[in-house]
Amino acid sequence: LSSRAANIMSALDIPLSTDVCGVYDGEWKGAGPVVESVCPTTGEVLARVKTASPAELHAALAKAREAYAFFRNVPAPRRGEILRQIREALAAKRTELGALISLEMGKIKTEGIGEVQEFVDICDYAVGLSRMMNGRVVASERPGHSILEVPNPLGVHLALLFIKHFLLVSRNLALSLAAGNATIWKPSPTTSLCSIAVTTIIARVLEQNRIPGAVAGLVTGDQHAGAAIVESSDVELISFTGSERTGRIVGKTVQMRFGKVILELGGNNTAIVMPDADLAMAVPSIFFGAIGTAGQRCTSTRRLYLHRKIADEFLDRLQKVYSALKPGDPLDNATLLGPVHSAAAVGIYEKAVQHLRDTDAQILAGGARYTAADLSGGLNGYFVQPTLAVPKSINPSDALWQTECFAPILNCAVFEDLQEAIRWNNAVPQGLSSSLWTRDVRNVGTWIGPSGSDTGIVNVNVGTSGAEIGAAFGGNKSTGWGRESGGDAWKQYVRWSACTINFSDAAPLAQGVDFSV
Ligand code: UN1
Repeated sequence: LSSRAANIMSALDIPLSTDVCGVYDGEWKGAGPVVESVCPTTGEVLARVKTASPAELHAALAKAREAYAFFRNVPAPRRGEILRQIREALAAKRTELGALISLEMGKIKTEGIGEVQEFVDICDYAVGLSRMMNGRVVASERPGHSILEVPNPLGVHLALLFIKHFLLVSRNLALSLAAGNATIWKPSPTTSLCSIAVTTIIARVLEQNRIPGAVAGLVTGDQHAGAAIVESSDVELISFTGSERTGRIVGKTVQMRFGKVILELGGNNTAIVMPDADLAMAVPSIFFGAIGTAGQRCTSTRRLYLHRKIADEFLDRLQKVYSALKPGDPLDNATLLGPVHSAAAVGIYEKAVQHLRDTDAQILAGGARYTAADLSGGLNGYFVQPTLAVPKSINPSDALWQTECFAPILNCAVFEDLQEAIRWNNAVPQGLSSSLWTRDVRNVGTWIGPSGSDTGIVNVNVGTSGAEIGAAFGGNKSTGWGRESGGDAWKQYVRWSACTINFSDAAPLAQGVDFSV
């Protein structure tokens, strides 16, 4: 175990042995293959994690079902009280957990801490919800009858994450627990340590409250472990965050057994800058959208459409901030650019940059990995230069514009009028996030209206990434369906029934049907 990881874990009061158990269902275990957690910044092995064996997967599912049978009868406000304690426990370790995220995922310090803050916020939100997950009373057409719409806990919920933003689980976990479900969390195999730390913190709270630990279980493992749970009809709801390719398989598999699914898949997010935009605001915001988390958020800005009148000036200003950027250890306060998460991510970046070169794009910034000379202090080869490019083709149906590339590459094009920019924005398969920069209220109306942006998140003078938890989060088209976090998202985590109650002395049929004998 690396000493940096061990220090953080000990600050979290989590003793670690050489091989760490990566499965929790009320007890910690892991008799399956051992996987290594690797620091993307230095390449050092942080820990060796024992993942789930097939028998343990089976047991975890059975334990989750038992836990659900218990937890569904705990009153919702009491479940909220437990979430409040989880919130407190996480907040108390905000800095340490943030550091662990930086270490294992590669997010810079402020974003690592921000990710924990997002977890704390969503717990607060779920505490409130626990007293507000109300059904309705509907007017009946029959005398002496009432119709109630009743939400009840749904069952076992698998939160399946294929990407490294491990705390994305918070949006699912907090709402699901408030709703009275048992959850199983299957994190990306590359962020096992973070998920073990969070599960431990939650498990302690559950234990203090005499709630079965399998209410918030953890299963680490490869895609076979994920597939086994996805296929199980013992799991009522799967929320999946990851690629379109895997999302299609998950969606289809769950549909075939009539389970429920929430999919949060690819993003190919646009920023559109109008000539009347406040550039002093737009430049740094778009810079953050494209570079934040080294361009590895689903919400990262990937396409930049600039109005002809401001295009040159905008690109000039953007180039300046790009050139001031330096790679560094994510745990250093001054670092704004950490590594990409894996060797695979480096490969995706290099392939995309090569494609830009092959197709004669103008590369205004970046365009290569950092060389050993750029990297000091033990930084490894996972650092890539954020790239700003003006592709030759502005045809939105070209593969370059159609595909999500999970790396810090921002492609720009120049448009003539807002209609054209909206057409380009909507011309891709994905539909997660988009943002318009303008001070003209007429543009705003068009942008958010029926002929405007078709994404699930539609912003004005706010970047594509960094959504608050209060708003429903999710996309349209190939980004998948369902919403997480705020809005009406909680309604997906409960089982709805329409209950008609007759409190009269007659039994009339609906629609006036006469069936008298
Ligand atoms: C993601 O990468 O899928 O809006 C989500 C944001 C964050 C969530 C990132 N609140 O950027």
